[in-house]
Amino acid sequence: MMDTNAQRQLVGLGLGANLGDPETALKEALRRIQSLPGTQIEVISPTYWTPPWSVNEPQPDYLNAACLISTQLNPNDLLVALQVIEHALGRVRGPEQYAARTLDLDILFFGEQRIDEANLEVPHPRLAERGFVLLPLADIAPNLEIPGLDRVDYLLEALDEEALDGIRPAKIDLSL
Ligand code: PH2
Ligand code: MG
Ligand code: MG
Repeated sequence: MMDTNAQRQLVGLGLGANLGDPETALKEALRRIQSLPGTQIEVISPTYWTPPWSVNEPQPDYLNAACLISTQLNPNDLLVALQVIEHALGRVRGPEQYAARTLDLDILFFGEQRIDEANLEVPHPRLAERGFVLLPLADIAPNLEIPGLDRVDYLLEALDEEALDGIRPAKIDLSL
């Protein structure tokens, strides 16, 4: 539930899709995020086409982006709300961790919070290894300090070069 006394928290979200119609999925996801209770989208990153990371069988490239929201939802309620949106936009969850998907919405960081639960780890545990996350995040929040890690621009600079291989701007404008 939204706690109307709750402080607004600044939250980073990663968006990705590599099945179906990724552009429509990301746009519709953002519209639905904007209409969550106590939640506003503050800024939306540019988009990138990115080679699928850590998968064995061939998969289409992902359309990836990031956004910052402010929300009064707590982390668990936000997580559930994002899963409802993923599901509504056609995501079918199977046993495979890195299966292709019509929509993936990940909480990258949640204010200053550090959460280590079975269903939710915040900041996102693989954020610092992923070019497809850091590149769009650095476009919109380079100076932001990720709790327990570093500034986003420093994380991007420290990234292995191959983590950026094949990533190119998508020229898809997601602004609402
Ligand atoms: N998400 C994954 C696994 N691999 N690769 C790219 N390029 N982009 C993603 O968003 C992505 C991935 C699991 O969520
Ligand atoms: Mg993901
Ligand atoms: Mg996910």
